Amino acid sequence: MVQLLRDCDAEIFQEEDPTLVNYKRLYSETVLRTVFDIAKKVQEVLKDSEDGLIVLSGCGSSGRLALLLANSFNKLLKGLHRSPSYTYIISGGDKALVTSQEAPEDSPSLGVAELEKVSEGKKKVVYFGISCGLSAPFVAGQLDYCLNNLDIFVPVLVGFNPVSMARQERIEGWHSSFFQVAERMQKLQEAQKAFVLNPAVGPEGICGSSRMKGGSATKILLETLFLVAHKADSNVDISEKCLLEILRTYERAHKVTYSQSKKIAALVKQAGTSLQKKGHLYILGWGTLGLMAIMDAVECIPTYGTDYRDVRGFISTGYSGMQNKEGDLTSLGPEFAISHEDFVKSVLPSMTETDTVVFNFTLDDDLASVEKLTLQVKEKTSNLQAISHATAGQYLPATIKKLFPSIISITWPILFLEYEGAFIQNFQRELSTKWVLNTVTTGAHVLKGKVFRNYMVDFRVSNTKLFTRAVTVLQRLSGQSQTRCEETLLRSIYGTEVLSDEIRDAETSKHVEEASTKEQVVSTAIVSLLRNCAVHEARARLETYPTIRAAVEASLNAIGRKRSVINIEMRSTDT
Ligand code: S6P
Repeated sequence: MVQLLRDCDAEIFQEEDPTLVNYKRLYSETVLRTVFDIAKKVQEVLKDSEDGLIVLSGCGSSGRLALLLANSFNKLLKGLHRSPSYTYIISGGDKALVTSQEAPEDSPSLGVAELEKVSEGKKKVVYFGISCGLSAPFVAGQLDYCLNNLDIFVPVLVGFNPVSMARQERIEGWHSSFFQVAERMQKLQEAQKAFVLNPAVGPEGICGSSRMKGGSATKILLETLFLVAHKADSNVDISEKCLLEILRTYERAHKVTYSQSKKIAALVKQAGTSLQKKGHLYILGWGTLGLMAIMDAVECIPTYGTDYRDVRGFISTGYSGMQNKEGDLTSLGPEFAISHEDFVKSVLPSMTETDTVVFNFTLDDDLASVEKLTLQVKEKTSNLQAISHATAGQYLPATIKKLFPSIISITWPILFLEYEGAFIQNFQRELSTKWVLNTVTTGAHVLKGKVFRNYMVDFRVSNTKLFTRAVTVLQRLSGQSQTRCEETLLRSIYGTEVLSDEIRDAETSKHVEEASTKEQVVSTAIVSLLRNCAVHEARARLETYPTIRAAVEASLNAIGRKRSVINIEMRSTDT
């Protein structure tokens, strides 16, 4: 699995090959040109921090990355004694940074309201709408708003599907589809009034799991773009060489990270064993690596239908380290507890030997606190692992080394790139940690039987995109018509054998509302469809198998089942 994901991630850096597929890639001339053009627009805003603003916005993982990026570049500005120019928007608000809030993704009007709020009084705004699959209505609403106010806004759509593969269905309660908005943007690109930045990075290892490659590519692409804009801002001559140099550092980070494949595989196995035994996976991070930990853990909830307690991330200094707009959210409930202090108080006392704990830190972090927490965890479980980042010349103290049975230890070369060098190094460490954690949590859930082939088969149907994905997965696995698959999904959602006219006539948002609180909706529908049985029988059958994958496999192989799988066109980043 680690090798498969390594190769899959390597596709991000694959060069354009017109003899294979005619897609623009990260290193394609047109993509690099677009990055330059957008960087110039950003640079103009940076010159005028009073009236200008750079907005990064997205849903789910894309929104969490928006926060990470906005914070990084405000920090970079601060170090130069300049005021912050970046801000982020995440659908569902700050709550969505640390918990799974999928529903607000469906609302263009919520998107507009948020954008109006952050950009009030600004005269020049470069807006980045991140939607890896070119699908989120929340982002579509904001892009449309920008297109209607081009005197102030320069909209940029960031994603990893060609525009022709943007979501085509009309957005419920709205006038357009995502595709129509993307097309309008594309038409304005030549006049540099709007931009679509959408290199192909190849399909996701787990179909539709855009938190993985989509998220990594977002980070690489936008960090590069902003670094270039800042360089230009300091009157340094920007050449293509400089842009390529930055991109190559990320490519090297991929090699360096996956050179630890064996150790990563051991960690996947360990984490998988914990989840199989109904134990937990806790990921503790220092500084922004804590944010990477939280991001990874939260994404397991919608992707694999896990409970928030199964996989959890914690950041050393809690909300102050996260630097979110709404401040400390701890009082909202137990799932909002994210600091190491919270971990010690509310998780550690009940931790057992079946749990796995992963420590993520750099040798520049407070190593005394790493040592102290490790000793505390060791009293509860021997299943602990570390991912440690050093710069050439730094060595992990023996006192810490001996506490871990195995350490994924990565040493990064010193980058002689003046002021930005330290930032680039941090970006690499974050990305490297993201790659390892994505692999660990994905692999662990595969081992737990939450994936069949490369399909998620137990995700939560908590927004329109996921409803459509569920129907597509059913079609793929059963070979049945879209109507039949949709009906089976509805029977599973409503727990009924007979679909009333009221259910049949309801909008998708109603189905999503009903489904989002229910468990095993997709897996039940799969078994019901494959076995041609009632949904209550399918639910009962599911119970008799050790994993969902085993239930799907057995249903596919059931005697008398006609084996046919229809070929449904899948979008590269999304289903
Ligand atoms: C995907 C993740 C989701 C997505 C979100 C936005 O692995 O679980 O939270 O990030 O749905 O997707 P997109 O395509 O608009 O960036």
